[in-house]
Amino acid sequence: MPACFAEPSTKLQLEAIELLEIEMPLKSAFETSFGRFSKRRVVIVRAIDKSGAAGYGECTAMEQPLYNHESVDSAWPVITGSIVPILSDANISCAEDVGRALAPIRGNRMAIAAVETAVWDLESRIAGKPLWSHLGGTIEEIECGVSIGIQSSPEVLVERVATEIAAGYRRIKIKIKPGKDIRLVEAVRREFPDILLSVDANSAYELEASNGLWRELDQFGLLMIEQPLAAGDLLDHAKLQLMIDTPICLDESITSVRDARQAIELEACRIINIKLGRVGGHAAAREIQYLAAEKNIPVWCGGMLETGIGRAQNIAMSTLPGFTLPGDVSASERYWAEDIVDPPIIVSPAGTIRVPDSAGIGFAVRNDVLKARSARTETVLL
Ligand code: OSB
Ligand code: MG
Repeated sequence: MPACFAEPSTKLQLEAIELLEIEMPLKSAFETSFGRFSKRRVVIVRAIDKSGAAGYGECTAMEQPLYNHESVDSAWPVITGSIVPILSDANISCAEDVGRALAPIRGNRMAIAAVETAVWDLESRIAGKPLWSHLGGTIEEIECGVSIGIQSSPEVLVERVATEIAAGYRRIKIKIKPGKDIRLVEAVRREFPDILLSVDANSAYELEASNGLWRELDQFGLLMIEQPLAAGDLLDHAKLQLMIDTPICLDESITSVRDARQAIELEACRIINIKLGRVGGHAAAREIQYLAAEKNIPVWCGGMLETGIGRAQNIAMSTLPGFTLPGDVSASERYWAEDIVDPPIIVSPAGTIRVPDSAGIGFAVRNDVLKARSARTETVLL
């Protein structure tokens, strides 16, 4: 295997990493078991090459460390003070090398992924190829699902589900938390007996404390139960998987290829959700989906309420052959009145997104919107 995946003619010479924080109001509040959010603070990374070319990545860390340990305000100094100096010393010549060079950094994978994915965009633009094909993607039309936040009542939730099904989405996922679970699932299942339906608890339950719940949830023919228990708790996920027929899908628990291997070996899950930010970028995501495919574990692309840049990166990842279930990759208009890419990401009436033909992430970045929404910027030279 050559050291670099890219052709020698596309050898990178990184000149600078530019950070930009923007604030984006969500069209409607999004509620999970760990909090309710009405806006997103987002860090955008621009990786600039000596040739003048630039690539874009998005940091998926949230404002507060509630989904995982990272936050907007932890990622920024990790990028400027740790990631860029290491990349500078490593003399990076291809995107594939970025993750390897940054392996000494503990955790902070969302900070790493923001930079790593920007460098992949940059490299594929220099090579004049769409990012998805540069990564080795094969699926040219990806299947889309939606994630629906916790709603005030079963009736309101059923309305929301009806809207998304009418829009063509192929899988509905609803968020649950203790006290807001069975009644919601029951209402949706009664109204829509045949849809692909799953639930996501974002680690809100304890195995022992909710004994009756698992058997009840098991009656609804769910496609999966996503991350019911704590992120580090593979043991209890394995015990739970033995108790129920519904496949467990792990999200928060999977931060690396090692986590994926151990979860699969322990039979703690039968499905894996891959998020670029959580695993540290495209190289790691590609390895995880390869391992999962080998072990007959379907994977799908998770979402973190991304703007168009993160969404476009997710589309590229979703074209890899292991991504056999619909992902949380939905249209820009579900979240943003005005997205930062042009055209915005749209989903066909059949619930799919066709991959772009142009180089890199394949969507133009709207500098006017970035400028208008800018809260702070910083440029670090390599
Ligand atoms: O667990 O998948 C999750 C949003 C924020 C944090 C965690 C999650 C989510 C979602 C939204 O479910 C998925 C999306 O971006 O549409
Ligand atoms: Mg999840």
